[in-house]
This record gives sequence, C-alpha cells and structure tokens, in this order.
Amino acid sequence: MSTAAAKRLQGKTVLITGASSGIGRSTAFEFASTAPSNDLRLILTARRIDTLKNVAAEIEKETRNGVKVLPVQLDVSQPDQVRTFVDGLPVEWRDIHVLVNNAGLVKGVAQAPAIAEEDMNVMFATNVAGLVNMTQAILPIFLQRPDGGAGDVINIGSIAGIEAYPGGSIYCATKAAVKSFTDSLRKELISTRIRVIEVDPGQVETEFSVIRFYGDKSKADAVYAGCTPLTGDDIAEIIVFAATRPENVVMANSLIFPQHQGSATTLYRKSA
Ligand code: NDP
Ligand code: 8X3
Repeated sequence: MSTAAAKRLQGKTVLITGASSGIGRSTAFEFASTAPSNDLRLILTARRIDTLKNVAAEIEKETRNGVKVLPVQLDVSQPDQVRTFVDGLPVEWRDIHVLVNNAGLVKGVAQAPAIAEEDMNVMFATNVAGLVNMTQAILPIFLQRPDGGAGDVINIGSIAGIEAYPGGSIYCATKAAVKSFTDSLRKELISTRIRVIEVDPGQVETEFSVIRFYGDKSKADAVYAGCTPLTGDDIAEIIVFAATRPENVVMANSLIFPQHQGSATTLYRKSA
C-alpha cells in the first residue's frame, strides 16, 4: 500500500540542483524513500559528477531500482550550461515536475571594504543568477501542461535572506534576492497550477561552513560548537513534505530553526 505522499509522486520527475552534498543530497534520498516504488525519477545535478554517481548508485540499490536516477554534471553559475541543460537530457527525462533550486554557497566572512570581488561574484552567479536561470530553463516545461501549467518550483532561501548579519552582507543579499524573486514568481504564476515554494533553513551542519572558511574545518566546526544544528535530512523532510501536499496546498514559505536558534545571530550555546 502506498502513502498519500508516495501516490502524489507517482510517475514524477524531480530535478535537484546541488545534490552532491548536504541538503540536496539528503533531499534526493528523502524523495526516494518517500516513493521507492512509484515510478519516480530523480535528476541529480552538481559539479562533482563522481559524487553524484555514487549517490545515484546508492539510491538505486536501496530502492532496488524502484527509483531511477540520472546524475548530470551542471555548474549553475555558468549560464551556457544551464541554457543547454534540458536539450541535453535524454527525451524520457525531460518531463520535469519538481525543480528543487538548492545549489548555493557562501564564501568568507569579510566586511566591506574588504570583500573579495571573486567571492561576491561567485555567490551572486550561483545563488541568484544560477537559481533564476534554472527556473527559466524549466518553467517552459511546466507551462505546457493544461490549465495554464503545473509543477513545483522549490527554492532554498535562508534565515540570511530575512535577517542580514555582519560578515554575511553578500550572502544575505543573495538570499534576500532569492526571497524577492520567489515572491514575484508566485504572483506572476497565480493563474496557473504551478506552486512556488520557499524553504528557509537556519543553521544546518553540511559542507556549507567548510566552504565559507575556504576548507578550514576547525573554523567550520567552531560554528557548531555547543549547538545541535539541523541536519540536511531535517530540511529534506520539509522539502519533500512541501512537494507532496495536495495540489491546492502551497507551502509558500517556511523558516526552520534548530531548537537553540532564535534569529540569525541569536544562538544559545552550551559551554564546554
Ligand atoms: P553544501 O555545501 O553541503 O551543498 C551545496 C551544494 O551546492 C553541493 O552539492 C554543491 O555541489 C552545490 N553547488 C555549489 N555551487 C554550485 C554550482 N556552481 N553549480 C552547481 N552546484 C553547485 O551546503 P548546503 O547543503 O548547506 O547548502 C544547500 C543550500 O542550502 C544552499 O543554497 C545554501 O545557501 C542553503 N542554506 C544552507 C544553510 C546551512 O546552514 N547549511 C542554511 C540556509 C540555507 P558541487 O560542489 O558538487 O557543485
Ligand atoms: C545559512 C545560514 O545563518 O549561516 O544560510 O547564513 S547562515
């Protein structure tokens, strides 16, 4: 017997960006375990293709090939790659129903006037232009469906897009841009059946902080000292929950904190 959530994923194709790590990787597993034998297809994208292939093999093994997985190398910060992405997919993989715009990153904690131009550019190119370009690449597929179109755009924002904090000006600006784009898009598509959803996590322990500190694991670990951060799995559950609500239910926004977090900068830490 299938659950209601599994039935709602029946025959669907889900595209996840940034599926090689953290929240994106967890989301791939969560979709698969929610509908392990429902003709579900997952397109997993990121720059690290070998990692994606491992994720794909693990999911296919765990679901005994009940879920089909296509790993595709894609750098969302490169508009040319995004532009040719859909045409490069095998035909049977092009009928995409759910787009999870998850790929994103933060670089550094520098404050103006010391922000590296390269860091600023990569954050905007990935978190903003990458997300917008992916959405524009996939929306024509959604819009071809009856009643004005159907499908889910699920954008991963952040508490950082709601509340700016010192040392995060560029990253916060990118996530505020995600919020504005998402809100406009929902309004623009109001006459369709396309759902535009934003999930805004607080502190999640993934590779995020390691990348913020340019690979310095000890600095990344210090971010989570004395705390119990969220995991990628915690956010994946929310993403899949949003995608599996009845068609008329739109989880427009959701802010998710670990229990010890009250705002971007209000974090209760147990002393060692
Ligand atoms: P991770 O660093 O663990 O994962 C980021 C993913 O994005 C990786 O799969 C990475 O894959 C991919 N990625 C990065 N740059 C690109 C690119 N140019 N093209 C394609 N894929 C790319 O971090 P998280 O899982 O934490 O981050 C996922 C999302 O969640 C991000 O948008 C982040 O801003 C957001 N978020 C994270 C929070 C946290 O505290 N961790 C809180 C709130 C939001 P690869 O390197 O293989 O390309
Ligand atoms: C990540 C959360 O607070 O580190 O989006 O910016 S925060």
